[in-house]
Amino acid sequence: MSNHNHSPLDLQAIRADFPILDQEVHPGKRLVFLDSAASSQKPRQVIDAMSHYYEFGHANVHRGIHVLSERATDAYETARDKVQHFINARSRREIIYVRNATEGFNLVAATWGRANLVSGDEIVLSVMEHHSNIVPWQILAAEKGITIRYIPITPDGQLDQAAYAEFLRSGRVKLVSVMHVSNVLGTVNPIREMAAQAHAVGALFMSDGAQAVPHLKVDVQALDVDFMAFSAHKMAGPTGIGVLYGKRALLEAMPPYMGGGDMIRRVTLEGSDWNELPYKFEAGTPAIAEAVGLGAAVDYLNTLGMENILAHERIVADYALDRLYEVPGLTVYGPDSDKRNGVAAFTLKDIHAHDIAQLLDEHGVAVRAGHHCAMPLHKILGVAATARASFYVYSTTEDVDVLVEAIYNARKVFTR
Ligand code: 7TS
Repeated sequence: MSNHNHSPLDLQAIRADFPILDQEVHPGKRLVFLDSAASSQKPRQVIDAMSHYYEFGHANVHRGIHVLSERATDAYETARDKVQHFINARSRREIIYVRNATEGFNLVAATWGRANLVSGDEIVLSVMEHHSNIVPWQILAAEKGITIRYIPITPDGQLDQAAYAEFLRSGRVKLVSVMHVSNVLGTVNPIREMAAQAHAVGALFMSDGAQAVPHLKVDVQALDVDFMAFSAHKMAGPTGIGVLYGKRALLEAMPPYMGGGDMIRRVTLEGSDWNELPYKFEAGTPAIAEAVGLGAAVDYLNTLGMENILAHERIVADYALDRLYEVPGLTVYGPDSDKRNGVAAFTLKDIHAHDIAQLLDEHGVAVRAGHHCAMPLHKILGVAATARASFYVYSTTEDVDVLVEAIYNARKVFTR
């Protein structure tokens, strides 16, 4: 592993933690997994924590007074504490378990949005957003007569800050919701500054942490975001669970999202009262094993150290950019390496991204091809689809070498 001499991570040890990576996916072709932005792989520590929970500790939470129910409740709530400290929230009550980042946006749109926005109000998003941070607001806008404004991007794939400042001057903006790190361009957006600007005009700020929380140290107090959504499955944790962070006063004032068990204090046939935070937003039997897995994923990332993870991914991504820039006919989208993180989306001449992904797969290389749930962004880039390589703690420069070699092979197939 000559090329990561400077990585602060012990890649050999880390790769041994991820059993799925150690396999051939085609005869003689080892798996080169470069699709972590869609969903990361899980270390043994996470898989074991979830198995252990099912083998020794499963029961429903917040219900029984028997040993197993207490154990399950303890495991579920301990994971919440871990998440709270991981993102530096002030209180565990600010950590709402949801299914994924998508549900986080839907929850805020359907509760805070419905309760607080009226016709004529404005919401500011950006053209680089994932569909999950566009569609819930469009549904709300249609219902309420709200206007959505989209911050455009500069030619090198950064948010146009002058346009943002201009939008804020209307005096009607009530919410800004913008991604921290782009899943296509890799752009790291200046969330702290943008949140401060929103607050200066009395608007709330929500950040999409889905591609940030797994890769960099995200401190919600330092960023001063009002809401943030992210998914466990992109940060070495399981599918089926994510987190909505919200400032306590805002969450307290919001109506509930779903009704049912656990989210109530008292139910009568005439009406009901809501439970305290965070339970007000957690109706029904939750994803308990998944919370345990999320807690184990947080432990795993903390053991590696978020600074080390970022430094390692920078090394791999910079190496990937350098090598991809050399490939004739290949276009990489997004800004220079000092303003981006983790992903490299590209097109190769006029070869369709799905054909590239197919040819790469024959070499064992897993990349995603398509619009990556960012159709508006792809329209602006002027392409229907891109192929995307994305990196995580277990990615190596050798993986990049296999990718680039496979791309050269794909070129040959199409220029024959
Ligand atoms: N926000 C960003 C920035 C994302 O990248 C994704 C998923 C989501 C939100 C939604 O996450 P979910 O867990 O609720 O689905 N992004 C991708 C992707 O880039 N490829 O597959 C999923």
